[in-house]
Amino acid sequence: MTEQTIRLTIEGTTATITVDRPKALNALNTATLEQLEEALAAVAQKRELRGLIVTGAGEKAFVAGADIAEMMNLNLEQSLAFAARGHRVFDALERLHCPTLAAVNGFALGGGCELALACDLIYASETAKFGLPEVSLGIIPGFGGTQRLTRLVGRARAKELIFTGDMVDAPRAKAIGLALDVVPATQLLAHCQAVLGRIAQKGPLAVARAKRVIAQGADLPLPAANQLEREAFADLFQSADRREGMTAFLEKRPAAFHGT
Ligand code: DAK
Repeated sequence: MTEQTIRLTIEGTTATITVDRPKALNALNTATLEQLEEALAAVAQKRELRGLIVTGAGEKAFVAGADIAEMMNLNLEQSLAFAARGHRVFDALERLHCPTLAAVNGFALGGGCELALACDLIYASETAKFGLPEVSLGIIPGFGGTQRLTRLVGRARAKELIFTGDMVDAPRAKAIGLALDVVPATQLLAHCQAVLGRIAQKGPLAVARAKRVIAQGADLPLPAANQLEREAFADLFQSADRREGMTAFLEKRPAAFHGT
């Protein structure tokens, strides 16, 4: 039987996916990627969920990369299949309807750093370490790292990290805009849950639509991207949530959004 290496838990409106292979520092092998894909499909179906936290089991690693032992013996065809699966999984994570937070609690290297990069927001424990060390292995990042890191921190910083393969600690990751905040390891999940708690009080349609237009607009010229925003704004303006949000403000009470 295949070992279960992905745990999906749901508490209230928050889902948590934990990569649970601590003996291999949560490295991603094919079975783990398959299970991750299944877990993300389950989350995608639960439209009532307001957020997802992705983290690693144990105290040492978020995810230390793709599984080097498994990759060692891949032929070209298998390596392309492995990359295709990785891209499929990370794209599914990126496109999820709700905000996704990476709770980086240790090493986030290679595919692990790329997993965090596919999330909307990255928070780090004081013990976190980030890096794309693929060039040390004679390869380049294969799960979107060259593109997502560049879009997040800019070309020069991305090149520096990718060309050197250097690891950066959590404060440095924050300084270059890779991690948003650095918190003590014991408070990392609570910090992420608190962020999602604040988001969960807002209009769900509005948050989901903001996520979509930010993603779709990122690859478009500004006028076309702004047009997407206008269309989204007009759609939301007709929602019951918009009426409720504005009425609640005028009546000086908290809004009760229903996602309609
Ligand atoms: N894969 C497999 N096993 C790993 C691993 C990994 N990425 N990282 C750690 N482990 C295993 C170690 O082998 C060790 O196993 P045992 O020897 O105990 O059996 C165990 O986890 C504990 O690790 P260490 O003993 O090494 O622990 P240390 O504290 O001494 O060092 C470390 C921690 C994170 C600095 C070190 O483990 C390390 O450097 N790990 C490798 C990090 C790394 O290079 N990661 C990037 C992998 S490359 C592609 C698509 C995607 C990718 C590639 C291609 N396609 C296009 C096909 C992605 C590539 C990557 O992610």
